[in-house]
Amino acid sequence: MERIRIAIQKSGRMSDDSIELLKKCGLEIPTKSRQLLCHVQNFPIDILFVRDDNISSFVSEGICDLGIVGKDVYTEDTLALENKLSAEIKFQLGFSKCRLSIAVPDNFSYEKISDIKNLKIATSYPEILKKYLAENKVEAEVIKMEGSVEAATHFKIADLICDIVSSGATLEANGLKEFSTVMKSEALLIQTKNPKFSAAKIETLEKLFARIQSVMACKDSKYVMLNAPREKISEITKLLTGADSPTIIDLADKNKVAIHAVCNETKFWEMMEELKKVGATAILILPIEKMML
Ligand code: PRT
Ligand code: ZN
Repeated sequence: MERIRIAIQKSGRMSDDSIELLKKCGLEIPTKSRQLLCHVQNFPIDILFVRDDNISSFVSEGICDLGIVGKDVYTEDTLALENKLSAEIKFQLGFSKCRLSIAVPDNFSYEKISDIKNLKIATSYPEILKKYLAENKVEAEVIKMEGSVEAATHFKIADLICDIVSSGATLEANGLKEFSTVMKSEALLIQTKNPKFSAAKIETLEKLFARIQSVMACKDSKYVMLNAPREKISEITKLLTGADSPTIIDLADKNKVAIHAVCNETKFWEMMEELKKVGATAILILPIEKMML
């Protein structure tokens, strides 16, 4: 049977989360397996472990059918190839979140984007930065650096930098502060554009995509159970964010009902407090192990 080939980062910030996602989709991946190619035993899928810089082109050239790569890297690769990259985004995966930002030395006082006019900016993302500067009608000199961008101002290579920021600790440690966000990034699942797949390969892909969607939905969803005064049903169901159609169950006490719903919400403590305020009791919030949409 034809096998699907997925490129993921061999070692780095995205590798553990990429493997975890595939494992949650039911793929048996040996824990220590980081050889170039891993043959998944229970699914017609092979995993190629590579540097993230190669993933977009491997997918574009059809060496791999799918890849997991940062939106920052994928966007830079797309712009560098003047949109001729033959790889498209299938899912935003919600991990490896960070932002690409312009940062200035602590003692510089910049207020607006035009204040960086004619200055030198060091970055590993020259194409994204050039596009951002053009969109903002600012002319500045872009200096490409492969790494250690945060040291560029210190060594007087540039006046500013444009680099990935997550917690902000690296900028702070290098006497820099964030000035403006150029783009937000997260891990993407990309796939080859217009692939010519056999029916069997399409079936494997569709199964994998459904499982990925399910894993992502489970991550953001919880099963909410509570008891409520019958007259508060509509008020309470309005607070159950993301719930499609809650289940309402009669209780022995005729004045009360139980309400069950799958909710997606990032602030469940706040949701529970609001529910309690309008009369809900015995509120339970449970994790969801698996969910088929
Ligand atoms: O070896 P390979 O080429 O595969 O990896 P790499 O070294 O090129 O990439 P890697 O593993 O560092 O990052 C992979 C992807 O993770 C990036 O493309 C981003 O999409 C994403 N990501 C998420 C990050 C960060 N968070 C991050 N914090 N990428 C880099 N950083 C670096 C940043 O460059 C800076 O040096 O961490 C520092 C900033 O972090 P804070 O927390 O101090 O702000
Ligand atoms: Zn890289």
